[in-house]
Amino acid sequence: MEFILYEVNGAVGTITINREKALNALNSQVLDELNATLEAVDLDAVRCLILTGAGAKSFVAGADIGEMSTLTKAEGEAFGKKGNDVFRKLETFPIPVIAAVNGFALGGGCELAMSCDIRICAENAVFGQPEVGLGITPGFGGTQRLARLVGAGMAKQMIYTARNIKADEALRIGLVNAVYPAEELLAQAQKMAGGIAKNAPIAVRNCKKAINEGLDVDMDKAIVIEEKLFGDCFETEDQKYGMAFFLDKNKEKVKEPFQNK
Ligand code: DAK
Repeated sequence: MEFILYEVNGAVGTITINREKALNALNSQVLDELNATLEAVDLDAVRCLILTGAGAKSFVAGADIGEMSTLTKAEGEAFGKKGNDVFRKLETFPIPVIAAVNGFALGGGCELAMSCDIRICAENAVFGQPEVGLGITPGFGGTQRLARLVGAGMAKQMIYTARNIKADEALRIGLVNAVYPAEELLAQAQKMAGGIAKNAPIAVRNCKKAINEGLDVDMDKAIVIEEKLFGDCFETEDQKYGMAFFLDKNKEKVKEPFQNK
C-alpha cells in the first residue's frame, strides 16, 4: 500500500489516508487501496475503526482535481462508481467507523467523513462542498448524506454557496459530534472506539444495521427491522452473559470481555 496505513491496537483499527503532499486528496489509487484495506479488516478481532488523514493539515481535501480534470464522461462515471462503492462499503461496514477529521474535509473529503458513523474533529477542521465552484455537483453522496445529517435547508446553503465552515459551525449544525484540540483528537477517537469495542459486538453491529436500514424506510417498516435485529441478539452468548452478569448478586465479580459470539 502506498497511500493507506492500517494499524490495529487491541480491538480498534485505525486507517490513515497517507498522501500528505496532496493533502490526502482521493485519486483512484487511494480509493482502490482504501477498498482493499476494508476488505482485509479482521472482523473477528477488530470491533471499531477510526478513519483519519496523515499530517496536521488535512483529513482529505477532496477528490483529486488533477486526475479528474482530464476525465472523459465514461471515465468520470467509472471514477464516480469506484468512489461511491467504497464510500457505501464504509457506510454499511459491519462495525462502526469514526471519522477523526484532522483538518480540511472538502468535497469528497466531507463526503468520506459523512460515510462514517460518527464524526469528531480537531479545532482546525474545515468542512465544505466546493463542487459547484468547479462546475460539478457533489458526486460521492454529498447531496444525499449532508441533507440527511444537517437538514435540507442547511445542506442546500452549504452546497449552493460552496462556502467552507469551521469546526465550531460544524458542531453547531450537527455535522460533527465533538471538537477537540488537534493534539487530542486521535486519543479521543481511540477512547470512543475503545468504549464501543467493549460493548457486545453483535449487538453494536445490529444497532448500526437497524439505524442505517431503518432510516431508509417508513416507521412501520423500520420498527420491524429493529424487532428482527433485537430478536437476533437472543441467539448470542454475549446476551446471555451480559444479562446473567447484571442479575448476578455477587458484586465482587469482574465482568469478562464479550466474546463476539
Ligand atoms: N486534488 C489534488 N490536489 C490537491 C487537492 C485536490 N483536491 N487539494 C490540494 N491539493 C494539492 C495542491 O495542488 C498542492 O499540491 P502542490 O502544488 O504542492 O503539488 C498541495 O495539495 C497543497 O495544497 P495547497 O498548496 O493548495 O495548500 P493551501 O494550504 O494553500 O490550500 C486548500 C489548502 C485545501 C484550501 C486547497 O488546497 C484547496 O482548495 N484544495 C482543493 C479543495 C477542493 O476544491 N476540494 C474538492 C474537490 S472536488 C465524482 C464524485 C466525487 C467528486 C467528483 C466526481 N463523480 C461521481 C464522478 C468529488 C469532487 C471533489 O471532491
